[in-house]
Amino acid sequence: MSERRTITEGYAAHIAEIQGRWEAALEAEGFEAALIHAGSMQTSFLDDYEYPFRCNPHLLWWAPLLRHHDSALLVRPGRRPKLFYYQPDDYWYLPPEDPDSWWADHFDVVMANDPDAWLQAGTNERTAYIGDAPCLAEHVAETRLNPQRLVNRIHLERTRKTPYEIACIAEAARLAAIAHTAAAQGFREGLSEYEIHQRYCMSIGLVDAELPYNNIVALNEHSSVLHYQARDQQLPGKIHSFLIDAGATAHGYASDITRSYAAQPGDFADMIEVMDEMQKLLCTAVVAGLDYRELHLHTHLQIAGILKDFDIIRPAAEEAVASGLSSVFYPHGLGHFLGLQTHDVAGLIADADGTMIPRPEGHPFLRLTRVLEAGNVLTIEPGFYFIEPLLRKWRETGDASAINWDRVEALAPSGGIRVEDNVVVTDGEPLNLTREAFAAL
Ligand SMILES: [Mn+2]
Repeated sequence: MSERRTITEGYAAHIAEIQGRWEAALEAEGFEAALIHAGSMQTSFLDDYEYPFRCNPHLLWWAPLLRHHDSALLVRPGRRPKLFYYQPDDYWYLPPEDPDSWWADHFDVVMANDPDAWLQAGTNERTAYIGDAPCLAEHVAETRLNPQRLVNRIHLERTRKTPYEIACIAEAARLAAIAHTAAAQGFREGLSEYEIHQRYCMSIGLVDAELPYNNIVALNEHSSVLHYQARDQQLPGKIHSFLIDAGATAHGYASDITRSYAAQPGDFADMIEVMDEMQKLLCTAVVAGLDYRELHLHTHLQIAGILKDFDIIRPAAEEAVASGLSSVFYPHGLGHFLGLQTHDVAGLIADADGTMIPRPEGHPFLRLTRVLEAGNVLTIEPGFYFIEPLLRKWRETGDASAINWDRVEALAPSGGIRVEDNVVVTDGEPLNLTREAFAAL
């Protein structure tokens, strides 16, 4: 369990670091304290069925309180953080276990049997409240609930990961690499999407609600549906390809990994290989000072070049990017910040005011436009796909002769290709957590 030891070793420094960051942010925004609420369970309409609980990521930044609804943390300058740890006497549901000392020793822990215990936190009108639990809106003035400038400041702070956070994401990558390997084996054995998904979860002992996002498990043309959510129990008659976009979590931190496979040798298999090589090179370009938008645009040129090389499009790469043709095949962004949230915060803002850093024109789905800094963790996930509605639109409104439709028809049953790794920006060479995790298996 060396990973576990590394993570916990870095935790004390993590707490000291984020205490300092919170103190600076509170002072800058004129607050004396922050009360961070985990959130509450929500039931579906006209029912007592509860949605899976997702803890407020601002609380997870402090401690791995993954299933701890109605807990709350009071943060004050110069004071140990005070945790109201909700542990009800309950016989309908299993209450949370006692706090684990590796993290709880860094807090003043108040055990609470009452979900509203945080109301006795001794706060005043200079306390900011962070969370979306309905009880906050009941008790807190709107101006003190999620003050936008304070939230923006904290979001920006969260983009620079501490060593503890990077160790957590590395552990999440290690788990996902095990599960991806099990899933690929399932694909080769001829399992259905549904069965491959089960194989993935079982291999690392996670249930769906513990995954950072809904696994995308796609055979054939399903891989051209970018967030494909069905898990077909039927196998297609002929299997061409497999795309899996799936992660894991460690102490609330996510990994987000995609791999593509061909069922047999041929053009599609060759394209996967070329994409994989291109993606690896892109990952090495992830250095401090790089404007991520530049890398995104560079990727369009690269993908257009591959499409041209494989005789799928006719114009040269530059022309295909300028005309928007490359976006027909590659309509999403190159990647996004990764952390406590799969699509982690502050990828598009410059400052506490929330000033947007614009996306390049014609690239509406890019989630990261910042200049990279050491400590950033992000994904690199180029892809291209044969997406029927986008191809149809181009045929109807663009230059139809720019696409070799015979090739599209031949390759469309394979759906698409995406290769995605999780990369840490450092002061030197980038750290590819995903490739390292696969290599260590
Ligand atoms: Mn991703």
